[in-house]
Amino acid sequence: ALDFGMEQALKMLGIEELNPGSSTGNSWFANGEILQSFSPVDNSLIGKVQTTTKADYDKVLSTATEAFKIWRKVSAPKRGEIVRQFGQRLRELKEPLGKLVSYEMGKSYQEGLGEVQEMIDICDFAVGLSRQLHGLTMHSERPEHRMYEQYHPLGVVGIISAFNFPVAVWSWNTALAWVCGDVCVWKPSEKAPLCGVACQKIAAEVFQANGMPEGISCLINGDYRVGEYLTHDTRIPLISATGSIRMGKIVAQAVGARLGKTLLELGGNNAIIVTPDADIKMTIIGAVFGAVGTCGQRCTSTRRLIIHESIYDQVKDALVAAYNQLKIGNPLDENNHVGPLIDTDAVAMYKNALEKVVAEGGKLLVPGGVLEGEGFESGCYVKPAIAEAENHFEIVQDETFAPILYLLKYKGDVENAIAIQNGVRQGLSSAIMTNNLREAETFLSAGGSDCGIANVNIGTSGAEIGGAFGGEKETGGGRESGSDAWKIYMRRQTNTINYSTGLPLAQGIKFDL
Ligand code: UN1
Repeated sequence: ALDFGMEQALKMLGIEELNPGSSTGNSWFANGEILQSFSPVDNSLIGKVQTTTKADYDKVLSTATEAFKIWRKVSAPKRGEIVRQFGQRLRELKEPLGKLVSYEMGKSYQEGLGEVQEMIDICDFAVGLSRQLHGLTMHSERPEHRMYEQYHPLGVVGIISAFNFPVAVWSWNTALAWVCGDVCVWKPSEKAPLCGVACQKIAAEVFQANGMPEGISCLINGDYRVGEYLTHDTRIPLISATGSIRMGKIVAQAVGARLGKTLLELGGNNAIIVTPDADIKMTIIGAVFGAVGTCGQRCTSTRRLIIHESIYDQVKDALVAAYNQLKIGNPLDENNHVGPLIDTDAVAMYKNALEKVVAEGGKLLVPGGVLEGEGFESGCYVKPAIAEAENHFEIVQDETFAPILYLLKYKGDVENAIAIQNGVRQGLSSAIMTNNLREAETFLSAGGSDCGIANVNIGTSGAEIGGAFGGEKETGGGRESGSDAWKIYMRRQTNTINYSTGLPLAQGIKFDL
């Protein structure tokens, strides 16, 4: 028996017991193995999805390729209008979709709703963008010549998304790609396939209502083997992939080998620097939400706190007290702050990390542990933990996708804290808590944080869609969502037009016949 209106939510989203997993829009097909989706909330089987065979995949790709020829000719503002309608349907279905996100991957219902809100926001952004896909104009060095650049649709975009943001990250890509005139083929995480089915149904309905062909929004399902169909396919000029650094390296090499483009958004090892001038109350809220939100499974989750020695004990005590207030349990129950991890493999990695930090000389301040008993039967509920550690520990250098916060101490100037913050292989998100202008600006300067995201008096997670999202170093270098991230979804063309009666060459070269 499903609580919290789940049954009704699944019905509203059109989720069946057994769902076909390959779709070009309103046509769905099912020939592959069965993928079961168990909820980490209560271990019940939410539904099954049939994975994509190579033959299904080829059908999807040829439909997408044909659809691109039509879609690229629909004017960009008209494409924007269809994305506006998609955003409208998301507004109407925000609650059931937020619930499914919460139930299938385990984040709190509030965060599930927040994720759908991110989808709505990116749709709004994309609608405006659909009238602003500008290039520049230049002055030609040659007389009576005109020069400008334009952005054209790119083609089929392959999207590989992760379980932790099972709906928002897809829409960051699709909403932009669609207004840019591209068609999309999405492989959601095999750990959250029903979120994929639900989103595809919503999109397909909107495209059909607008008389658009099959193939603009496509869905495929399965594990890395299905992902490989995408990465090796020369018909796909751009692969956008979100997930682990390990996965990103494999994707980058496969796509790079055929000189395709990638947009990679991989792991983070995000830190908050807490200086003597920090607002401690603000710091505690930001750090706790950053570390335990989505049960520590955001790529922007706060993993490290780099605290000045003069306030170290004060921050430590306040954090430990805050962790004692945390309520862990069913994420659909809004009294709880923290839901389960995605599966028992993730629990094993969490346990391993806690053992390792101790073995390397760290000290557990909030010991964590796996919860047992009533309400925790799925075996996926863990207690958020805090450990005192050092930045060079192997386990601190790695991203463990779990609610473990490492406290690191620094001495002296903010430069020392920045060196620790930058002293990891990843470079996604970073933050400083300070009311000191010099410290804040040093952190944001050329010699400051080396991350794609650097915040002042805000935690590391919870970025808005308006900015470009992504990071440097092993985070993969990609930027999606706001600002000019749309440009990767288009091909740029430089055009020079001669309206003179001669043919003057550039660089003044003389060539007479
Ligand atoms: C991710 O974890 O892959 O900034 C994306 C955030 C969210 C997105 C996270 N807006 O925390």
